[in-house]
Order: sequence, then C-alpha cells, then structure tokens
Amino acid sequence: MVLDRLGDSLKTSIKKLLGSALVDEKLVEEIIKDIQRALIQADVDVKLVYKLSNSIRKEIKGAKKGFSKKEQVVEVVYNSLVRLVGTKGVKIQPKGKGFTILLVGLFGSGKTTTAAKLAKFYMKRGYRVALLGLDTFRPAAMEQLEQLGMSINATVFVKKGEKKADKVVKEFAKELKKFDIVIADSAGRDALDKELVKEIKGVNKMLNPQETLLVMPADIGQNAKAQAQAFSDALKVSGVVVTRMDGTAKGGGALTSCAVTRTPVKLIGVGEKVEDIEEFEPKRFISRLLGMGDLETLLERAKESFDEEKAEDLAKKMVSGKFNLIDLREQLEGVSKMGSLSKLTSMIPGFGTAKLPKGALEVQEEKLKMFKIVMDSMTKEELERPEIINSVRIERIAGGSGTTVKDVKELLTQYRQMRKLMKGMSSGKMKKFMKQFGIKDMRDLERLM
Ligand SMILES: Nc1nc2c(ncn2[C@@H]2O[C@H](COP(=O)(O)OP(=O)(O)O)[C@@H](O)[C@H]2O)c(=O)[nH]1
Ligand SMILES: [Mg+2]
Repeated sequence: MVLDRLGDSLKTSIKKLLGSALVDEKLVEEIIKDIQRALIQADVDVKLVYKLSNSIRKEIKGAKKGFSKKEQVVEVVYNSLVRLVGTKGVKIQPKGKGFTILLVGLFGSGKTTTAAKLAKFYMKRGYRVALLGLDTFRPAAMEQLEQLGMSINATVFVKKGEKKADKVVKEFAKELKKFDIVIADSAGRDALDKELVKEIKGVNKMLNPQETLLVMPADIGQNAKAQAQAFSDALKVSGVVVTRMDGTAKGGGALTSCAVTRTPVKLIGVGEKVEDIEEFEPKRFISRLLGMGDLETLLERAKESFDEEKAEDLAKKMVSGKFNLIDLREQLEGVSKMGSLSKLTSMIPGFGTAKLPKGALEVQEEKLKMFKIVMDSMTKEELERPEIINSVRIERIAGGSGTTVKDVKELLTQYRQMRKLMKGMSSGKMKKFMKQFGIKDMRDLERLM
C-alpha cells in the first residue's frame, strides 16, 4: 500500500514518543525532525513540510491542559496530517438531475479509468449514470471510454472524429439532463500547456460541474505541486482523486496536491479493475498511517499500565471466582491510568466512536468514576466479600458516598455479571483477556466473550 513506508517511519516516531518517560522540548523537536524526514522522503513538498512542522510545534506549545503531554503530541500530529488530506464531510453527494462530475488531469493520470470506476460505483447505488467522452485530443480515447462503459453497461456519449470538446458538450447537453449523474472524462497533455488550459476552461464553463476532480497518480512525486497549482489556477478544483494507491509509490505528492488546491482527497483508485475505487476517509487513512488504528499500539499501552504480575494474580483470582471488589477497583484504576475511555476506544478498529450514540462513552466514563466513589465508601470487609452487602449496607454506602441506592446496585450487578463470565475461563486465555479488559467497560465484556 502506498505511503506504507511513510507510515512506518511515522509509526516509529509515535512509538518513540509513547515509549519515553519524559516529553520535553528536545523530544518534541526530535519527533518533528523524524516526521519531516519521513514526509520529505515520501515526496511531500518541502515547503509544505516546514509549514506543517511549524504548525505542529506551535500547537503543541499552546496545547490545552488536562491531557497527558504524550497524548497531546500524538493528537496534534494526527490532526495536522488529517487536515492535510481533508477533514470530514468530503463525500460526493449527488443531488437532483444531471449532477455533473468533471475529471481533469494530465496524460495517464487515470481519468478515463476513474470515470468508468465512478460510473460503476454510482450505478451500483441505483443512480442513472452517463459517461461523457471529452478527450478529443487522443484518437483512441473515445474507444477506450466506450469499451470501459460497455463492460459495466453504462451509457456512453462520445462523438468520434470531433476535435472540439465544447461541441461534444453542446451536442449531448439535452440528453444528459435525463441522467442522475454525468461523469465527464476530459483530455490530458504531457504538461498543462496553454492549449489544454483553454480547453478545460471552456468545457468547465459549459458543463458547469458540481464537482471538478483533479486526478493525480500516487507516484507523481515532487511534480505534484506545480501541476496541482496549474490546474487550480485554471479552474476551481473541488477535490482530488488519487489513483494507483495500490502501487509502491510513496504517495506524498498526493498530500501536496491537497494542500495546493486546498481541497481534500475524495476518492482513491486502488487497482486497474473497474471496481477498484474507494471513497476516501482521511481519519481512517491517517490512523492507519500512524498505526493508531491498530490494536497492537493499544495493547502496548495497556501493558504499560498493567503490571504483569498483578494481572496474572488477578487472572487466577477471576478464574477461581475469588475476584472481589478490591480487584475490580484496581482494574478501574488501570483504566484511568491509560487515559480516557473515549480516546482509547477511538484507537480500536471497528470500535470508533462514530458507532456509539453521542456521549455514550462520556456516560460510561462518568459511571466508572461513580463506581470508584461508591467503592471508596465500602468497608474493607465489603470490598473483600461483596456477597455480604445487603440492603441495609447498600443504603449506608449510598448515603456515605453521596450516590443513590440504584447506583450501588448497578455496581454490584455489573460485578456479579463479570464474575460469572470469568468463571470457567482458562487461566491463559484469561491473562490475554485481562490485557484487553483494561480498555473496556464491563458491559463490553459480554460482547467480547
Ligand atoms: N494499478 C492501477 N492502475 C491504474 C489505476 N487507475 C488507472 N490505472 C492505470 O493507469 C493507466 C492510465 O489510465 P487512464 O485512465 O487511461 O489515464 P488517463 O490518460 O488519465 O485517462 C491505465 O493503464 C490504467 O489501467 C489504479 O488505481 N491502479
Ligand atoms: Mg483518458
């Protein structure tokens, strides 16, 4: 996958950061240097790299209190990179009739292929799609589009032998209005010369597209900046399509194109076949790049805050059913040592906060805090042998901790459920599970089993 190498170097920096005991200015500078090196090696424009590192530096200095310094730095780096490729809400949302998408780019960037891919993408979603061939420059271009269109059963509008793209637009304008989406494939050149600028400007004016996408191959390298700039000067680009993301290219040029055009990557091409296209999700992409979306990093952090010996001890207790509230409290303390629950869950693949109802995690976090408060009002005996906690004791505990009877009961219920789940697991499985447990709330236990 493209940018893998960039990802590897960035991951190393992030690991360095997470693994260090002290985050001081020197370390931050070191990390920034690492990131600069990684980005430049990946062909991201040098000026852009410096701009980015300056903003990272500035943001770290002015960062808000309340987070651990490490997390803050990781977050600043992460957010800066996400901003570089675009933030949320970038999906193309075709509306009404004749929603037009114009693809522009140089020779061989992947326009025609992308046009067909996009057509298939939208046809699968129930739209009526027309492909419009405006590459009047290369003789074989029309056939290529026709063939691709035929292979996916799309309607293709081409006018073979016509030399002027705007004439093609004029000819089919009326018919195109009947379609939900019109995807226009334009001509390229080896470089963006005056002729091409004039041509795409003209086409752009006539078509008046809702989306003008600049198609850039992932392997474009340092040329990206000048190219993106030229296209962006000629017409209003609304997004970037990065093709050949399946190759070995370094991909930094794509990041540069986004910065230059001030538009996000909207789609990526990941192969030669017509189905090889994906909507781009910057957060997921950068998470993957930084290795934040993988559980390994998370488990590493879990390991940091969980004492191996203690975990083993606890695992045994749980299996034998001797697990009590003292152990539970220790667990909860482990959770808070690792940072906030919402932050941790955002790092688990498939457990993004998006899936949870808004505020659910905050509620859960509050609950964990509340549980700790409840436990602080219990006697040692109650913590060790929760089974002795009867309704009289419950009332006393609620009163003493400033919580309600319902709160205390909820804690006890969750504790019992957990103990029940734990019984009968093998000690080895339990130990493995324990490491994971630190990041989950008790209800998630059931889901995990
Ligand atoms: N591997 C791979 N090849 C691609 C991708 N997109 C386009 N291509 C190839 O790139 C070459 C040029 O594509 P084409 O669509 O003709 O570019 P155009 O000149 O901009 O219209 C073709 O050989 C395509 O098969 C992609 O995402 N991955
Ligand atoms: Mg083409």
